[in-house]
Amino acid sequence: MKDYSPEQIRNIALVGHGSCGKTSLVAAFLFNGGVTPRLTKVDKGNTVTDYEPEEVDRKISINAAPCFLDWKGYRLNLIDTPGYHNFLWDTRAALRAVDAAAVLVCGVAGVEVGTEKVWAMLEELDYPRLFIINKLDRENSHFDRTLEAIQQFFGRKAVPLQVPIGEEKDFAGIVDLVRRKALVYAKDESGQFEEQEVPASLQKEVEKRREQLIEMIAENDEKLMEKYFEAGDLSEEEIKNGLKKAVLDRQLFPVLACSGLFNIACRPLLDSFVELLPSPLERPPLKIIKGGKDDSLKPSLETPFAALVFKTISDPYTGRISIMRVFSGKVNPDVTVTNATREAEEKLGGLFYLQGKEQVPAGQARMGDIVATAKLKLTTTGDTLTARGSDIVFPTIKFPEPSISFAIEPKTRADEDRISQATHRITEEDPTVRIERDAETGQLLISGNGQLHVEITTEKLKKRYNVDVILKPPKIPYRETIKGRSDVQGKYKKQTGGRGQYGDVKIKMEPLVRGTDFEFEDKIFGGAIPKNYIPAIEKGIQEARKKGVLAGYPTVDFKVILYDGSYHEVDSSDLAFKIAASMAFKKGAKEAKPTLLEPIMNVEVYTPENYLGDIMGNLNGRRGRLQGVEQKGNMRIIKAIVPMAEMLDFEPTLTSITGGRGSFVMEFSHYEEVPAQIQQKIIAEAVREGRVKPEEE
Ligand SMILES: Nc1nc2c(ncn2[C@@H]2O[C@H](COP(=O)(O)OP(=O)(O)OP(=O)(O)O)[C@@H](O)[C@H]2O)c(=O)[nH]1
Ligand SMILES: [Mg+2]
Repeated sequence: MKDYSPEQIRNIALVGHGSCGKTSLVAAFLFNGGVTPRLTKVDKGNTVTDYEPEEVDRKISINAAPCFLDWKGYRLNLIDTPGYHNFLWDTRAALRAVDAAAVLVCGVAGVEVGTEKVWAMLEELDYPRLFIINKLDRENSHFDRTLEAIQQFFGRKAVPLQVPIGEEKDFAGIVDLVRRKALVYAKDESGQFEEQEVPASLQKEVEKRREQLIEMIAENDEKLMEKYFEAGDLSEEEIKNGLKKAVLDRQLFPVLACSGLFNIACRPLLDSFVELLPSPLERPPLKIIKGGKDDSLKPSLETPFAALVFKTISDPYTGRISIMRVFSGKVNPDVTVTNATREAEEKLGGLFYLQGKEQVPAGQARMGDIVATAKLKLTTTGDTLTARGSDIVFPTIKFPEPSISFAIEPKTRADEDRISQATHRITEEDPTVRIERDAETGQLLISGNGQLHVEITTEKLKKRYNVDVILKPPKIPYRETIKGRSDVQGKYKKQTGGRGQYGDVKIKMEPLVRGTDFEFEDKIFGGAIPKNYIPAIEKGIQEARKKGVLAGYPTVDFKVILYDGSYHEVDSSDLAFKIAASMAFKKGAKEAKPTLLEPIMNVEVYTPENYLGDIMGNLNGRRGRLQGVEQKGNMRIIKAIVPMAEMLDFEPTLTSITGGRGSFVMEFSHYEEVPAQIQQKIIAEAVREGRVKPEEE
């Protein structure tokens, strides 16, 4: 393996909305770089970076997958990331491993909700980035329209460096505005091209765009501005240097054009990665925590070893693979390092680069590298590994809480036995999944970021860990609360043989504002109940409220005031008071106008203008409330709040209304009371499921 100096390395993530063509473009890059002998295809299931069976089956990326190639003496470490919103948590984590990003935008659909999501991540990280308008071979694709959408969403800093030659099926290549050269590609996907003079039909446009580009570069550099005013032009060298500086400073975001699937105009993209995006030395300063305080790290080969583990793969055969980005110093295989996050020692195994699933031995790992190692004992995703004795930690990676739960039932007893081992493995590589038993119903619940996420996790259980389960319809996390007040007594008295049991509490219950959960106030004066029993009483209520009186859902947003009671010198105990408190809760909740709450989601739908009416009508039918419609070019962004229970099948509906051009995201917003008729259905369902006993109704 050739040794690369940090100046010769580029670490770049490809990001964008689902299906905008990231994996296909990475396939073209790997073919052009000589990594694969043929151009691989998502639709054939043979790409390097979509290698998991679930990815091959569904033709979407589920995991961020690193790969690499040598391009003109530079080492390009690329990460192909998922665009589908259920899996964007992994994209966000992978972005921590790179220094820059290429944002792909589909030349047909334009800017989509996923484009905005990844853009927001890049803004947060302040990374240099460029745009690639992809799929320009497709019917209805349009470079100018897509460019306009990009500028409408992300501003005028998005500036084209190229003009496409030909449209749709006649898309043949690009004119490089800086060099004033036309690159015309072979139709055979070989990526071979001929350099030609700018076609006469494009000359006017090329000159106009070139001038705009140069003006924008000059705007960011006084010296260039002066020179440009005097001479009326800049040299190729000056343009390139000025452009790179503006890109590194996030003053400009170049826009490029291609068709990844047909390998048209992909090589100039690789050239741009090398020429315009930062090396690990030029990346934005790195946030660290040093000796407990916020600090920043200047990446260097000479400083002590420090790396961030940004992804874990749990392979049924190899075991745990930890993938890390080295930000400082170097490290050899088989040495002991410190896991600074957990303040423990960790022994490294061999080091290797990942080319999709293939492991390529790495020898030493150095600043700028993305490497993996197997079988770490205690390290998980988000941890920092450092040289022994170093005191820096990278901020850890935050993951979203699951937003949707389904019940699963193991098919057989043997499946049930295998579940806990499999759960451990699955959550190790996917920290956003939970597989847990519901304390009340005993049902096994699987929770994730969306229906597809849960379905795919269930498939993984079966295919990799031989655990066969039946997936039940999703569970809505309803809550219960009270609307009125009550004043009740809970008395537990038992006289059996020897020592008896005695606990007696009087409590008042009253509603609290939405989102406050629970409060407990002790207003016992004069020793009606000795102080030492108070914690047991609070605990009794805490435990009892986990299972509400209507449909067995947790009770929230209420206050309990303990104001009186009595005790017995001999028979009282913590347990007796706990039971008394739980009895009081049940009685008190029933008397205080209990009601059900349901989760309400913030929903954002992106759609071309002509489907606006249909979508708003559809959301209306889902008990949705419109919050506003934003306009960005031809796109409309509908903001609405809709009950979660109504959104479960929205995705296929949206796809069919918009022919696949609409997209949406949603996240939890708050709880609201469920309308009365729907409450009755939920309660009846709870009785059927055994969450509550009929007499408890
Ligand atoms: N016509 C055309 N189709 C393309 C192009 N690039 C990708 N596609 C098709 O679009 C679909 C999605 O392509 P992918 O490469 O998997 O897209 P992706 O961005 O990796 O998708 P996710 O990983 O799921 O976010 C596949 O059917 C591809 O064949 C392109 O340049 N032209
Ligand atoms: Mg993909």
